[in-house]
Amino acid sequence: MASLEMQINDFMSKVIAKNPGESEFHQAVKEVAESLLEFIEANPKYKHAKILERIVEPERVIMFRVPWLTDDGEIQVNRGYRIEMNSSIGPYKGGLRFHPTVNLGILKFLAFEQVFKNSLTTLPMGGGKGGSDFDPKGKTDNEVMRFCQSFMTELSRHIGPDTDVPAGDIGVGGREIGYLFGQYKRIRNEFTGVLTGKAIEWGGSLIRPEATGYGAVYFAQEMLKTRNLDLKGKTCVVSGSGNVAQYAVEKLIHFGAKPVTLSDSSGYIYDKDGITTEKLAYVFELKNIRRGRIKEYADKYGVEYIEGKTPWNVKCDAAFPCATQNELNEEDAKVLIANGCIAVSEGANMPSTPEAVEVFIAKKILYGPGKAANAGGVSVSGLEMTQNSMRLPWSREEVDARLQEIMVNIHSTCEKYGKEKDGFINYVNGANIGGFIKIADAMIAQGLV
Ligand code: NDP
Ligand code: 2IT
Repeated sequence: MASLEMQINDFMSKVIAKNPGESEFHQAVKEVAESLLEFIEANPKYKHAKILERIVEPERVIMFRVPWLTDDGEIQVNRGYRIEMNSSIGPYKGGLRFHPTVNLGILKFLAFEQVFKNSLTTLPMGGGKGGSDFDPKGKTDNEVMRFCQSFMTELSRHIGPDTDVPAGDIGVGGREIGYLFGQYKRIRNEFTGVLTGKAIEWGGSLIRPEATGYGAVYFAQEMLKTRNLDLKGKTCVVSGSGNVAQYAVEKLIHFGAKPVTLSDSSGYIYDKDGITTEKLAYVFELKNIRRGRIKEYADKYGVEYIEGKTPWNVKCDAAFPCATQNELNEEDAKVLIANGCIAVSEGANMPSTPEAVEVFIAKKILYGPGKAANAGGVSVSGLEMTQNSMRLPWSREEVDARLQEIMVNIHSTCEKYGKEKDGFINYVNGANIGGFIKIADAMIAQGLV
């Protein structure tokens, strides 16, 4: 039998040949293959059923033209996508990303991660992802609305509350979900839970906006518990300043931690006294209403602003990457550890490069990969679907309690499948194996799907 390394190389060379140029997708698949191959060798039913070969092939990929008009009447053309990756345990579920960097490879990586993440949540959701290379920055509300209407005009043929249920991601928040939902409702003449992240007055769930950031902090708290530690008094570095970062900071403040940074693609702010509830209220207004840059925080509060850099060289006990993929590299990982960082909980999807992950694992710090640590967002999306089906809303306390229970469950699954002989929990292996089993068993039970 070929060595595991040879098997991985052989498997990856086929994936790369079949999906050329999709570097983020290759990266996500390789990490999973490295976690799974040994497990699959030990469980030959998965090998015989060729589950690994099957799950890297999306069930369906939809790509479409999105024409729209600027306020000046100029025609614009963007590209829209929906990757329907795996529906073995439920309808496709996953966000939409609107960002100029969006391409097929990025959305396939996100859809692939989503399959494992959704399986970990314990809820019946398959995996998907979509979006467009449309850039909402600098566009008026009317332009965003026209873009969303055009995007949904095509997407509406492919989705539905029992088929595929999109939500938000980078560049898609409450405003965009509103325009998308309105257009779906007009075209299909049905008021259904076809999207999650809706506003509370028309079918949304309490705690959905908070869920990803809160969940990443709950997950960090669970990881720290395994070493008899907690977040109280800990200095925390957070990247990003969008939905996930904002609510990670809010929950860190609730837990008595001291968040000291926020960032955007232009640079980061370092508030050494800690971001308070009052300053966070300013960030909510700055980012969600005025849609300004994080630098304005530094101007307002007289703190440091570091242009063009990420915050990983700031001394901290715990780090929360909440911006985007590959935002934290090997050098950053080494600096974090040299500065005493003991926990990394990923609010973003695949924010750490493979080399950075290797450093975290070699140094045996508490490292929670995105597909486990940021699963709170899609979990509350699942709870929004439940409430929509029942046509009954739950209270904030009810949803938050369920979210916490799910994050504790995900942590236990990671521990169950990722604990090594010396007691170290390899959360990467734990999440990949724990997420895989349910998908693989469902695929086997459903025949050759
Ligand atoms: P938002 O659009 O609300 O915020 C994104 C933040 O990340 C902004 O501060 C943005 O800065 C920054 N950012 C985006 N792209 C880049 C880049 N290429 N380089 C540097 N900074 C960048 O998105 P979310 O907060 O929703 O998403 C953040 C991350 O969390 C993503 O990885 C997403 O996939 C993941 N995630 C989101 C979930 C959700 O429920 N929303 C659920 C699970 C994961 P700028 O404004 O300058 O672009
Ligand atoms: O990456 C993610 O999990 C999300 N963007 C949220 C997906 C969802 O369906 O709520």
